[in-house]
Amino acid sequence: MAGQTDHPLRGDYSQMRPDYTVEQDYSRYSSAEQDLWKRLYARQSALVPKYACDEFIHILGQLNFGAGIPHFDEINAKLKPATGWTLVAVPGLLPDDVFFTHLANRRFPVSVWLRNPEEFDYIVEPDIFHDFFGHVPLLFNKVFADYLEAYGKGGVKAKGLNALDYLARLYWYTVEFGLIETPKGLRTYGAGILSSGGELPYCVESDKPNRIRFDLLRVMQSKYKIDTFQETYFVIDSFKQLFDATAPDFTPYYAELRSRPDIAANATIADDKLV
Ligand code: HBI
Ligand code: FE
Repeated sequence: MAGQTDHPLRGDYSQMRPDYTVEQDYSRYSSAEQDLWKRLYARQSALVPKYACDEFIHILGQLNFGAGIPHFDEINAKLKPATGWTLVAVPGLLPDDVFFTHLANRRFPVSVWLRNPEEFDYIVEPDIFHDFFGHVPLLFNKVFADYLEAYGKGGVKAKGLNALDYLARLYWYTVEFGLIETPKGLRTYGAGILSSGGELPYCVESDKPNRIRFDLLRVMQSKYKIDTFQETYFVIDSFKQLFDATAPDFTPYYAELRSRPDIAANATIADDKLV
């Protein structure tokens, strides 16, 4: 999950290491939390076949972590050999530069706490279900895993160029809320959608949101809202398109972006290729 929050953070940051990591401490999870995990997993995995991209569906089927809250080290034993990534346990939202530094080193931060039952349908901050169900499966996909590392490296640089807002938008409209064109029609690969009960059908079926073909600068000009369904989705043709688009050095892009106005989350412009 992304998006800055101005309310006090949920997690316990008192025990964390200098890199903001903590132990997962599996004994912390109650049987009620294990049950809530199963219910969240059952609901989302029933929706996945119709709305998620095949890459996600394929890996989710192999990981099979619906029976209870996963042990990070068990998943890491499979993930490290697959794409070189490891999950690190964190208390919750991290400062951007800490977050980017982890991504740049193929470490994905996963919050250790699980939402309350009354947050079954919606949560603002990334909890373990959002991070795990939404983000972890695609870390097993080589091209997507390479994109995320490159994104992290770009983020470390963007901090120095005072361009984090532009990069946060790219993360939001791809990693969190991205759509992808497939032979079976529009599907999602975005973690914020994949972990959401309501937005999974909405992102593909609703006629309310704009769906615009991915264009790097257009995405980085676009503002977003963190507490409603998205009003705009950007559609890629493949993960390779995303990786190639973000391979060049972004410095000239930031200069160009500073000369352009931000675009409201619900707006379309003349050059948009609508899907
Ligand atoms: N921290 N734990 C955690 N998870 C995120 O997804 C996250 C974050 N900090 C910042 C952030 N995302 C966004 O600002 C990204 O756009 C960088
Ligand atoms: Fe996320």
